[in-house]
Amino acid sequence: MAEHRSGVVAIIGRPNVGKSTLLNRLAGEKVAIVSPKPQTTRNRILGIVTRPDYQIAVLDTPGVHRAKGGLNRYMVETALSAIDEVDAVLFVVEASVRGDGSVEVGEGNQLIIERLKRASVPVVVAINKIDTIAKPLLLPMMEAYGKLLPAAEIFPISATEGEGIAQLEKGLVAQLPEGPQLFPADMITDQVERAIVAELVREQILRFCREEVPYSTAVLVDHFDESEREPAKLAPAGKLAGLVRIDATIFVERESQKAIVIGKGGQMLKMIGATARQEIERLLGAHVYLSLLVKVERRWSERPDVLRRFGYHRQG
Ligand SMILES: Nc1nc2c(ncn2[C@@H]2O[C@H](COP(=O)(O)OP(=O)(O)OP(=O)(O)O)[C@@H](O)[C@H]2O)c(=O)[nH]1
Ligand SMILES: [Mg+2]
Repeated sequence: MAEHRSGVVAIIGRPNVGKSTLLNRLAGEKVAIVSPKPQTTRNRILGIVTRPDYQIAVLDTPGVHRAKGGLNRYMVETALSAIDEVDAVLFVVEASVRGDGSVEVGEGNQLIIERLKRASVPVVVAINKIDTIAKPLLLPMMEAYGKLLPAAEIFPISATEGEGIAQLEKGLVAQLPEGPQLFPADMITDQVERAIVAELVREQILRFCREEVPYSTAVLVDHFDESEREPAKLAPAGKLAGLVRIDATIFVERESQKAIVIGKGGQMLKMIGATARQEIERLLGAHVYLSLLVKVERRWSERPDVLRRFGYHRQG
């Protein structure tokens, strides 16, 4: 009889290496937002992989960077402190080589490696975005990380293409202890719907607004009215049934940023709202009425009381 394994694996790595993309790929659903800009993820997000013989709770974390300011310090602390709270660490790096073909590990990754060497849990390395480099460059990359983390197994993957994911999943399970299912089999994330909704709005701001605006933006859902929502089973897969009314506020730090998010004649806000609504409808399986308001909350990313109100604080 095969034993059942279970445990929590934290994804750790530099910003923008594809941690959240990988989480979504492993969970088989979009549970974390993704963007081409660094510092997208701000909180821990759990995605749950349930199979007959094992359950992996995969914890996505913010990218580890040189943090300046309250929000960024919170993000890095959120990521690094996860290392000591889980059964294994999945260290994600980006496939990258210099012009002369030599492997580029980078100072940021070196610092994470030093931290991982002190960890008491097993480390698995995923070299992501292998779709962007020539195949002969893979081996030198694997050798370089093998030297830096001799105890770690190394998997080349592409989170967007799905390459190497099955092998990586098996490699993670091998690091987990024997144990029972920790979460219900149909649970795919620990986030409540309204938290995901706020993130889906923020995702569109990351997508459409440039420069510092995404980093000065927080989104809170004020009302989530499900009184006209249909039970999920009434909506055939891919079809929408019933209506959910959502009011959300987009907080920025300055009047100038508010003007950018609203745009000329409200065009930008309209675009953010329309695309976010489509994503939210897919998530909820319901028609959505989404009303967005933009407010200035001066220097919120530096103020402990506001960070707390926006959910950027460590519990327990
Ligand atoms: N070509 C390629 N792009 C990828 C791959 N995985 C992720 N990306 C892209 O890399 C960018 C960053 O992806 P995210 O998943 O948001 O990265 P992250 O590590 O979670 O970033 P932070 O949350 O900011 O730390 C996005 O544009 C992704 O589409 C991959 O395997 N191949
Ligand atoms: Mg992320």
